[in-house]
Amino acid sequence: MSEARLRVAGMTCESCADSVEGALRNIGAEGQVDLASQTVRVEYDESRVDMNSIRDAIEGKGYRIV
Ligand code: 9UX
Repeated sequence: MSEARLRVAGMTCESCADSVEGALRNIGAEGQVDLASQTVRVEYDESRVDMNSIRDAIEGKGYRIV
């Protein structure tokens, strides 16, 4: 498993966090949002999920990776 921490702008409430975590789950990655630091810790199998799809999943929910 690989692990990445991304800074994501615009997540302000628990529903935002659930939305991002759900989008990551949908592509087979596991995300843990930390609202205080505006970051997402992502664990994923790099043979199945690539960083572009992780970015697309988060941005597809309307948040911006900074
Ligand atoms: Mo509630 Mo989070 O509208 O954007 S889901 S602040």
